[in-house]
Amino acid sequence: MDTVADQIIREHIVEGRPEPGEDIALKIDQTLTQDATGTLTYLELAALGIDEVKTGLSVSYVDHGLIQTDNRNADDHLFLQSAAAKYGLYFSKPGNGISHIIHLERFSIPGKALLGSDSHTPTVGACAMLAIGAGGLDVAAVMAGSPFYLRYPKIMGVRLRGRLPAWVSSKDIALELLRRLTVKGAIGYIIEYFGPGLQALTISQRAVVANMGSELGATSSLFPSDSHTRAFLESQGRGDDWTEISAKGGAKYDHIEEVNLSALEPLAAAPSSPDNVYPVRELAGKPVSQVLIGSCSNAYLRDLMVVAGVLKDNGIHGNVSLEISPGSNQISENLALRGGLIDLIRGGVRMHQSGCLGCIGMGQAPATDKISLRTFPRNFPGRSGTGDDQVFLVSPETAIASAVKGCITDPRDLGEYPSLRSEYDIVINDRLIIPPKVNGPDHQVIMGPNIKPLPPFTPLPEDINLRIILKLGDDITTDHIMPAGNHILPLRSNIHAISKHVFEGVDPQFVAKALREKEVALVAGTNYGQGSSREHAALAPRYLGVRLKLVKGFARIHKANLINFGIIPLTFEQAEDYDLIKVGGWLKIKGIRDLILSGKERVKLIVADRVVFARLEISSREREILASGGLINCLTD
Ligand code: MIC
Ligand code: SF4
Repeated sequence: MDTVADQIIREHIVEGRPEPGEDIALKIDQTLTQDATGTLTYLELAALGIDEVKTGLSVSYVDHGLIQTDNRNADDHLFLQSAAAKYGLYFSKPGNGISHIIHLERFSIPGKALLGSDSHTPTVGACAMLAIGAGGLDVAAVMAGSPFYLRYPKIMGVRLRGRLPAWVSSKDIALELLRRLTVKGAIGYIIEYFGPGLQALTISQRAVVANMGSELGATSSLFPSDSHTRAFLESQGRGDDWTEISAKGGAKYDHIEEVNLSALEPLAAAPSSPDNVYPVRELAGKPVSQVLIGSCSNAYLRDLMVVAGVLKDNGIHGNVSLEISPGSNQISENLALRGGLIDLIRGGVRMHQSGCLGCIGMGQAPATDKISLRTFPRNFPGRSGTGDDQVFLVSPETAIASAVKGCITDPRDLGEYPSLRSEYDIVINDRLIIPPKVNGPDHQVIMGPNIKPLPPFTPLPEDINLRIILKLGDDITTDHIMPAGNHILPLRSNIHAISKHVFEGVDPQFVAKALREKEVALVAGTNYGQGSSREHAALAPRYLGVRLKLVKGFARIHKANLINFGIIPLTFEQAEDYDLIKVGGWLKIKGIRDLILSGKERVKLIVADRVVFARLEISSREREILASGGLINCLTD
């Protein structure tokens, strides 16, 4: 029991027994939010009625809704800045970059615990921080002084040995794990990296791997704190934050994967799932029209200097648009100081501001039927903003090789690898981070006309009788449930308006059907709700009357969000029963409220006059939340 994860959990546990499978509560040291989930989080914080955050350090970032085609995103930015001033948070201004990258640079501390309202929060696990993604309401509750509740995860050890060959990138480690384990492979696990292969992996290379652990379904990803961590923190002027943390001899893992870095080759995730992985050489030759380098996954100084190094001696192919959004303003400054920026500009790169941009469909949508290569972590269908999109996920090395050749290209065909200066030799740039204000509670929160308070939620009735209005397959993402993109992100602070887009791309009649029936249920396969932590994917359906979801399996964050907003998350006891369910039928449960409060895990349903058994595997605290109709009711009763 002496993995890095166990050591950090033991330091933070405030309720429950520190053993896998137990319901536990952790004291959280830091929180982060980003604008797309943050507006709701601060509305929730207001609903919880606190004056000031109770966490040691909390940061509010703006990185998603950067395109300001009308007042709404700008109003959200102002709301977030004023809420940060009132409640005592650091505020990272629009254009400063992506939350995870800035948090790693400026705030990560080995051995501390971070909760963030974004699924890629575990990125800072590169710096041995136990970082977990959650719904905004869980983050608000932590800022209000509550611990964070979760089931003690299993620990998956990934032993790295060897050394990455030239042109093979740490993205290829992440893609190799996705190829082996799939998008559900690490559900219920913290992934912990160890072994001799770590010696040559820098912090930004580790961050790429930690970041994409979220695509494997992992609760968190962790690296030890070693000499790289120390050099990184010293380069950030935070050497005093360093402590050594490593797994103790005899550390026990519930599952072990072994990766020989020397044997890896460039990989790509083909449309439209991060686990649809092939060797790049098998895809080589397909014409490419767009290449995007950026996102919380691969927009580090090292990544951009590789691209700049290649462009020194090569031009971009005439049919390709090569676009870059650096991970942070600090990265941009260092890129400029090293001369990389001039190579990119001279090479013809379309330079963008730092932020999520095309990764969440904020611009940069690709042309119809054309291939877009991206260094991003996700390529779920339509996420780019183009219907039937063809997005491939690749390393910066594969991205630039393909941009130069005009078709998917194994970067090893490019010749000599550019020489790179240490990434630990940098200047610090904090200019767009505003520290917490004094006399915070006296500050006014500014709410533009599109920002609406949270709707109220009714408690659970005694019996339920719901029409099943949708049946879906496996691996449904929160992008399917509550899409993002330029036309929907500005509605994140207005539940009534955003609810009109629920399941838009899956069943355009969904909203009308739900409103006609008042209270409804839906059915799906495994890994339901994977991907984003957006609680809008629970809150907006609940607002439309969804009371229950019956599936073969849930993704962790989405299940917690459903409970927080009073939707009952049931799983089939017998997976074959899924086949019996027909859309349009009724689903009835007698005495559901008493059953939930009694702690029973087995639930008898009547579905279209047949008996079906389901499981309700949740903690006693979550049972109280469901019965109250959601967490806000529960905390303010
Ligand atoms: C994503 O990558 O899907 C997002 C957009 O960053 C989300 C958060 C959101 O939907 O606001 C995430 O990863 O949690
Ligand atoms: Fe932003 Fe994309 Fe990272 Fe989500 S995955 S935080 S949208 S860059």
